[in-house]
Amino acid sequence: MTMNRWQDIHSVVVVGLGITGLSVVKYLAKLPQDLTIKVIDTRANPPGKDELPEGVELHSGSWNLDWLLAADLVVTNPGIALATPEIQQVLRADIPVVGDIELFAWQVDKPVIAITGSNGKSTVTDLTGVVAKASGLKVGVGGNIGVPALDLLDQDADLYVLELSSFQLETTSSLKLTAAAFLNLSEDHMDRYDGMEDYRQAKLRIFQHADSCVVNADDKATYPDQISGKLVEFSLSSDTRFSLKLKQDREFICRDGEAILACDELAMVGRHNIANVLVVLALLSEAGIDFTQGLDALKSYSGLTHRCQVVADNRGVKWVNDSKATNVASTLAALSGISLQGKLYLLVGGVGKGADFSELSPVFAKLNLQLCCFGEDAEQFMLLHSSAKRFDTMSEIIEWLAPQLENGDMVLLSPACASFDQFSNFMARGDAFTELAKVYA
Ligand code: UMA
Ligand code: ADP
Repeated sequence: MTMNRWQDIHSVVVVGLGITGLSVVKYLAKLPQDLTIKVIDTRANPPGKDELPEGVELHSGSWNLDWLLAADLVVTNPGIALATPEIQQVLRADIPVVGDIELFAWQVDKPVIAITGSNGKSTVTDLTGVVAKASGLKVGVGGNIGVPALDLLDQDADLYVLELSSFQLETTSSLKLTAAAFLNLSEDHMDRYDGMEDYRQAKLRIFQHADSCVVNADDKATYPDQISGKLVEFSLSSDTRFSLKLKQDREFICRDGEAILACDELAMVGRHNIANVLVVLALLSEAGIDFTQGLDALKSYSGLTHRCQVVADNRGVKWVNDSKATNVASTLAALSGISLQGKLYLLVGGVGKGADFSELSPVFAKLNLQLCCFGEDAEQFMLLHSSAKRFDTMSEIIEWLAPQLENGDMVLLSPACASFDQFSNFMARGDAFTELAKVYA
């Protein structure tokens, strides 16, 4: 299969370096075909440039149309939209444009499970991997979660579990999946898409070649328009294949009405995480995996870093890092689980990605809140609560609020925005918050 795909390809241009571009270049360099590999990155000093293998030419700081139009194949980083004029020119010249996940699809010969949605992707991806491993399988976990999919092919695996963003799905067309899940849909990345339907259609591409399509009965936007694979529903509120049942005042997670485990046995908190567990079990079940041995690992799983993670708890004040909350729905999920004796110091702001933040306002109104706004789009939060105060940076906020903290208060970074204005990614933002918490808690 690999040979056929590459038969007429001699010159490949990789657009966008970063960890994806680097994994693509390394993968291409190892293929048996004699390929000319060139890299374009519009950033002046792209991350990963020092790690490029010898013989790979780099053009940085702008586009290079001559290179693009002379290529037999263009491989784009998920950060590059297909709508970019230069990429449109490539497509008009009938040069194929794919992403790293498509290259992964050309090569992979083991079962693959994939997960998309607006929120919960990384949690479901990681937890699916954890439970599958504890059930005795060799598992490769990657994709948007931070390990480029092509890097996984170096390891021996019985199963691959991929987190796929809408960006990655845009350039993927032949990925065969044993089971795929679309968790939920809420506003995000509106700077990249022509509205919600455009964004939804990108995500629905996950079901193109999926044997089982796991969908959220509480969010009908997750259903495919045309059903090709088997439809498997999960729900927190209605009786579907994977759902909840009350037995003697305890809530149980059930498959076909049969209890698998009780919700109160889970270490993770929040209703949204119960939905995430339903999906994990649905995916493993549809992939034909007996997860009985993995249930203890599922129960004790406490979540990923940067997602509602308590990073300091001192003098009665909790400091919570939810840096991964990069859209309104994830910040709403964080706020829905909060019951506090004292005041909530909430840090919001960054790159708003064209979102409408007004939905936060009624939720803010119910809280004993000090809203602290920072970063590029801080201004957009200023009218959402009477307490709103504007700062340039996160450290200015912490310096200001630390002397006021009292027993029962919480400091929560759940910014509803991307981090790229002031940090290299959400992890760096979360780490910066954690460092400040250690100093000031
Ligand atoms: N960029 C340019 N010019 C270029 C190339 C990139 O300006 O020529 C910009 C992009 O517009 C983008 C930014 O640089 O905004 C990030 O690119 P990067 O080099 O950091 O990309 P990678 O390191 O390859 O990371 C990518 C994903 N990044 C994006 O989709 C923006 C990572 O997801 C992913 O973990 C990684 O591949 C491995 O698959 C990050 C993300 O924010 C965490 N994803 C979005 C999300 O989760 O909401 C979709
Ligand atoms: P993603 O990879 O889709 O960004 P994560 O698992 O990293 O998802 O979680 C991102 C944010 O969304 C965190 O703030 C987390 O608390 C919240 N979250 C996790 N699961 C859900 C869900 N099912 N619905 C809504 N919010 C969620």
